[in-house]
Amino acid sequence: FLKKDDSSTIEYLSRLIKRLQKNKNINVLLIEDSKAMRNFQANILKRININVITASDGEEGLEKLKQNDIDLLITDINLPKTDGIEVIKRVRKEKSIEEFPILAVSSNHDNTSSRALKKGANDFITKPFEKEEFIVRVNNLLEMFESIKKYKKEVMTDPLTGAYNRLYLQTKLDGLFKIYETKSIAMLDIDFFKQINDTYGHQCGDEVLQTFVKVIKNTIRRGDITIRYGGEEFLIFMPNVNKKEALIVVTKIRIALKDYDFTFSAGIADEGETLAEMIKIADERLYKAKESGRNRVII
Ligand code: GH3
Ligand code: MG
Ligand code: MG
Ligand code: MG
Ligand code: MG
Repeated sequence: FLKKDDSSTIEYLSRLIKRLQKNKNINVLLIEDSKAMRNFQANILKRININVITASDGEEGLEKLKQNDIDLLITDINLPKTDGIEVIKRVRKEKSIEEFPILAVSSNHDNTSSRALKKGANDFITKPFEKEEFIVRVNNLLEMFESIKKYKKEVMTDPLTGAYNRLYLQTKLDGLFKIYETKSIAMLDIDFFKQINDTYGHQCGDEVLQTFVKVIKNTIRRGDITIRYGGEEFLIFMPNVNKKEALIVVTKIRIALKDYDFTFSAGIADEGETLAEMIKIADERLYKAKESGRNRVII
């Protein structure tokens, strides 16, 4: 597809080769009422390994968007019944411009492109177009959104331990909390951590933190979430688990750490109407565990 016009093409080709592998996991929804145009676009996408789901009008497209896990929407603007502008408008009510990519396509030479972009299309392409332009625009959007996803994850992750950080707690955990009827929170705090730092050095302290999180992650189930709440204090959110079951998890962590030279104290709660309340109760129990001698859990 690529024209041999300048030196940057070779560079781009190597980027494209990397994309071909990733594209096997990419699902594109293509809304286009012209069968010829739909097949033309679908065939280009398939040639670069992308999985294509098609729709021939706006309503069908919106329905398929709900039913499938779509990574990119490509929508024509002139469509029967619900047009592309309306499709963009409705998608944007659910997912913002930096959450989900939309490429709008039209043969109109009026103000259609600016209307589509103002409604929240990330990019626009005018029909007829060269295959190459289509591929380059699709690839650029996919690459940009992969970067956004990566940066979003990075900014919510503690670089030392790989646990989630406070930003994750503030922006995501409340939503999760509301999903589950039953859930528990365990607050774990390493005992005499300051002494570890003072005796063996800060770097050794860092390694203890890394070990602690590694052991936690190896013990908890899929769907449980570990957050670095403070310096050496961690919160584990456990969906579908009451505090007695959460105690079993925390006990497993203690057993897994038995050959290490550090201990931890913990408080567990499954009570509280809000996330903040549940954290507060778990924190109070952690405090009691510390007060009553450390190296223990209170539920
Ligand atoms: P307690 O048993 O009551 O929990 O005592 P503690 O010494 O564990 O708790 P304290 O709050 O007195 O000290 C926590 C220490 O953790 C102080 C701080 O310097 C250290 N710390 C915080 N973040 C880090 C980090 O990222 N790396 C290292 N090495 N130390 C850290
Ligand atoms: Mg059309
Ligand atoms: Mg401590
Ligand atoms: Mg302390
Ligand atoms: Mg602490």
